[in-house]
Parts: sequence; C-alpha cells; structure tokens
Amino acid sequence: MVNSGVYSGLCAAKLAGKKRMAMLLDPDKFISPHAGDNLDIAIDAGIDYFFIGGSLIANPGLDAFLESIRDRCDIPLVLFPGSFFQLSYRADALLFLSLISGRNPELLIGQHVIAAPFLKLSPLEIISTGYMLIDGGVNTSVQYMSNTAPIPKDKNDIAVSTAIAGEMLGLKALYLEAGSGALNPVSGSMIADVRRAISIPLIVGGGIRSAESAGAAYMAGADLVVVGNALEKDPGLVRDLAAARY
Ligand code: 1GP
Repeated sequence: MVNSGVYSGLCAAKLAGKKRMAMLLDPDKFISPHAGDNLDIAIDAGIDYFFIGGSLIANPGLDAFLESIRDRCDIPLVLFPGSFFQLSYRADALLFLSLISGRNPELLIGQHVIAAPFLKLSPLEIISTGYMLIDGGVNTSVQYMSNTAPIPKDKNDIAVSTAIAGEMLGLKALYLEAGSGALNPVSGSMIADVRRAISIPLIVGGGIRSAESAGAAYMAGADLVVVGNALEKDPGLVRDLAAARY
C-alpha cells in the first residue's frame, strides 16, 4: 500500500492534539476567473488539505484541475469522490468512503469493487473511511444521490453505534457529514459522543460557515474540519477558519 504521509500526518496531529482544516474543492464550481486567486488565499492561510470531489462532477478535466493546484503548492490533494468516475492518479490520497450510515450496497461495497483494480495500481494512498450522513435540516445532494436516509440529527446513539461498528470493521477514519450546504452542521453533542466512542481520526463537514462553528466542532472532538460552500462564497473566510485551529 502506498504511504503518502496523509494518514500518518493526520494521526500524528491527533496524537499531538493539533486540529486540521481542509478546503473542499468541487472542480465544477471552481472555474471562475478568480479560482486561482482563491486558491492562493487558502494556500497563504496555511490550509492543511485540499479535498477534491462532489456528488456530481460534469467537468471532465479532473487531472488538469489537480495538476493546476499541484503547480501552485505542496498541500496534500485528497480525493473525496462521489463515485468511481472521480478517480485520478494526480492526487496524493483517496478517502475510500463506505457510506456506513446508509443501506445502499453500491456505496457500502459495490463501487469499491469496481474501483479496486484501478486503485491497486495507483500511486494514491488509500484511506478507508466510514462515511456517515447526518440530517442537516435540508435535503442535500449527497442524500439524494446516495439514495440513503441520513441519521436523525438527535439520534446520537445510532451515530455512536454506527461509528463503533465502522472502527471494529477496520476503517481508518470516520467522517460525520451533514451534507454540503446543510442548514445545520453536525451537533457538538453528536461529535462529542462519537469522539468518546472511537479512537480513529474524526472528520466533520457540512454546513460549517464560520470560525465559531469550526471551533465548536474542534472543541467537541473533530480532528479535521472540512469546509466547501462558505469558501466558495467568501474566500477570505479561510483565514479565520485556519485561525480557529489549535
Ligand atoms: C464536506 O460536504 C462538506 O464534508 C462540505 O460542506 O459545502 O456545506 O461546507 P459545505
């Protein structure tokens, strides 16, 4: 298995109590004339990772998109794919997502089987990740596209049991996802309960729009916070978000 240092870096940060921030880039939405400038702002702010993906990607230029970021910086590029159509050898690592909150076999194991031979030959570090969709107060693209019901936002016991099962199955990280553009991010109490129940790195995203909200997720136990929409709307926010890490 390839080791690009992404997972070990995340574990080392977790061990040292250091928080991490990722900016989610959807290649389809990142085509404005200011896209390069916005990347530079994030690079200057010291973002830790770029996550690349989306529920649907229409733009066929994923390789070129990744190369254009790589030309600007050495920040790890982590694929966060909505499907096996979103794979590329130009990234550093891949979140190999199993949607363990859902009961759609395609997203639990089906797409993984299709992608496995491609990934086996790839230079990508594969990070098996339990992906858990939590109700964010609005029907998000990931909910519709995955054809799965999210875990109700106040059912911490279901989230905890699912997370424990994911860790017991050998998944290396856990991702609590309210969905891009969620009205409400995952609650602090759910993050805290899941954090207490597992020891693998905990990633949280969806509906985080401010440094306060990112800070609350960190305080509750998130090791890595992922922000997309809010940075598309206000690229300068990345400085505040980066400062919310500790
Ligand atoms: C990453 O889907 C999220 O987990 C991103 O959500 O676009 O709402 O920040 P936002």
